[in-house]
Amino acid sequence: MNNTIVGNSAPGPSGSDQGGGISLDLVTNNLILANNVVAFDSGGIYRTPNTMTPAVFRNNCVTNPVNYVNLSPGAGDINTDPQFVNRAGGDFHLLGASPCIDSGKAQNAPLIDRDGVARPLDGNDDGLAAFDIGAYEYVNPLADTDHDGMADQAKQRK
Ligand SMILES: [Ca+2]
Ligand SMILES: [Ca+2]
Repeated sequence: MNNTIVGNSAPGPSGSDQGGGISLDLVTNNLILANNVVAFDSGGIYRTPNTMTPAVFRNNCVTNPVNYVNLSPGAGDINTDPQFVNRAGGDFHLLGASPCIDSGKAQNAPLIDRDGVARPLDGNDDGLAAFDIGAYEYVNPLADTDHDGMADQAKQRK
């Protein structure tokens, strides 16, 4: 849940890609694979033939030269640029226009992000808090998720 996997490669035999982002070789289908960004890898998600598919597979942002091998896209998966703040510089926080904002699902999602920010936040300021896709929850400078009169951004200042 809610990983950000960027810039990895896994060249396979004969020029194929075997999961630069994620390679699955499941003998049981207990895996939940959701709310993840898998982007700018040599390939997205690879499943070894004749193995199980994840039990839950949805709402991932999968954007690579090849996105799925031996696997169909999950429900709610998107294939667009996640719009990182500074990918070249290694800053994988989301920009305000990112399609990953408020596009995740709540079930099984972690309640804090990689920075320790409580999630879900209302990242698109539409009055509804929802989980983002990826490791970082976007903090909208205008939103007030719990309607207490203090903007989310003000609460993040330590
Ligand atoms: Ca959000
Ligand atoms: Ca929202």
